[in-house]
Amino acid sequence: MFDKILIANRGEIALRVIRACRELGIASVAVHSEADADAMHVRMADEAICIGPNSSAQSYLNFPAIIAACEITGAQAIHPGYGFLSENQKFVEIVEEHGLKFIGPSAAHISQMGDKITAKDTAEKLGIPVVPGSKGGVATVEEALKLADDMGYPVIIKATAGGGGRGMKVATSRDDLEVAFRTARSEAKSAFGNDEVYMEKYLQKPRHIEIQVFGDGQGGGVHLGERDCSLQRRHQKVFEEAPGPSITAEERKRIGDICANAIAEMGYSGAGTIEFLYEDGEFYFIEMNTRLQVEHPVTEAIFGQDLVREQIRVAAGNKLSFSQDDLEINGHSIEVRINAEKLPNFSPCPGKITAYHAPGGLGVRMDSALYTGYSIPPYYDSLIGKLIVHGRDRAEALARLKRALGELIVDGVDTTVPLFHALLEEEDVQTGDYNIHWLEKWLDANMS
Ligand code: MV4
Repeated sequence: MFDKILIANRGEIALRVIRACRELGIASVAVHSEADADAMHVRMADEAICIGPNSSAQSYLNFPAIIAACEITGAQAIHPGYGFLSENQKFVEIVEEHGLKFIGPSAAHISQMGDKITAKDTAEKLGIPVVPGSKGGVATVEEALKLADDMGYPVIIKATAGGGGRGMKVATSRDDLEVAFRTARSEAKSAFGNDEVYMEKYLQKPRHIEIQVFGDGQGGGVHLGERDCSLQRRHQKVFEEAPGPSITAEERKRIGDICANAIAEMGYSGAGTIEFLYEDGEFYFIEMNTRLQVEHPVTEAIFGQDLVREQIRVAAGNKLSFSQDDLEINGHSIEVRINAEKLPNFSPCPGKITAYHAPGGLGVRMDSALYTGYSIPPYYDSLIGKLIVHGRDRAEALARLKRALGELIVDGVDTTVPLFHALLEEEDVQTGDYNIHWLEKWLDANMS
């Protein structure tokens, strides 16, 4: 096992990793930008090193500074959290060249899933159901038209270098296709420096269901069920839950076993998420995320497993500490993302926190790096906390969420908390009857 781990991240996820380290008896090293000198992760870690100025590019993305911080402190491994360097193939290669361990999958697996055409091809070969569409890339308008005519409209054109909603165009009919194709290509070129695109049948009212997987790189692979993350705004999740309100135990076992077998067969190591669109009882693979995700706590809640501890154990060369048969769902969990943003436009709202009080009690977890007197810097993303509740069933989780939101105090900046109070009054949220378009429609109708 490692003696010391460096955390190449900030905010609540840095605290999350420090906590796992501490429980494992591993020393933690925080790195921080100049703007983050007073941040909670700096205070909570055993050691801290400033790695650069305010901008992410010069600090949390600064390879040489992070490697040097490992060398100075004697940290043997790097936990990247999510975002920043967590899915950067080049960074993983450099970490390994320096004899350090990256707590996450191999550079090869990151790059395989980073290219969305390769990811989909890999998934299909592993027996994962994919969205019907082009075999590989689509190079010309003529090819696109022929494919779409065969497949039927609507279709969606996606950038192979995209993901997370960037670089997509929908064509509703033959008349739209040429423009959609050319626009997707040119946007892909300017956004990613890669104009390769592919085509899929456009699903009109799916849910976003993602399967949590874990591999040990030694033939072990398990799944930890699904999360329903359909409530999103501009491809940013705001409300996530597990288990998915629309998924039966039989469906979970079927798709979960397919994913677990795929992970074992790939020799994948660490935490991963296989993303699906789910419509009319069918799962369609879209992407795989090769990192720990923001919403991992809902899975931890219902399975009673510490996913960060497991990441660290596996990176140190251990086999998985649980088998599929050990994993059983207990109750229901919901997470809401508290952002420092001003409604109705969700504009970033950095500033000084004049009062902070976290909710507590049975089944309540607040992951946040806030404290009273802290100033949220304007340079990073606006997530300032995640409120995660756990109940014996969905109704109890919803009641607990409402109760916990009522206890939460974040004064001094605007937050997304009022959005959650309003959403909890909606019948569709209460019954779990929503898809990927529900929130945008609701915001259009209720927020302007
Ligand atoms: C789709 C789709 C419909 N049909 N693919 C958006 C993010 C990226 N991960 C994939 N995305 C979509 N792919 C097909 N074939 C609709 C979306 C989509 C979406 C997906 C998940 C969550 C929210 C979304 C919001 C708009 C569009």
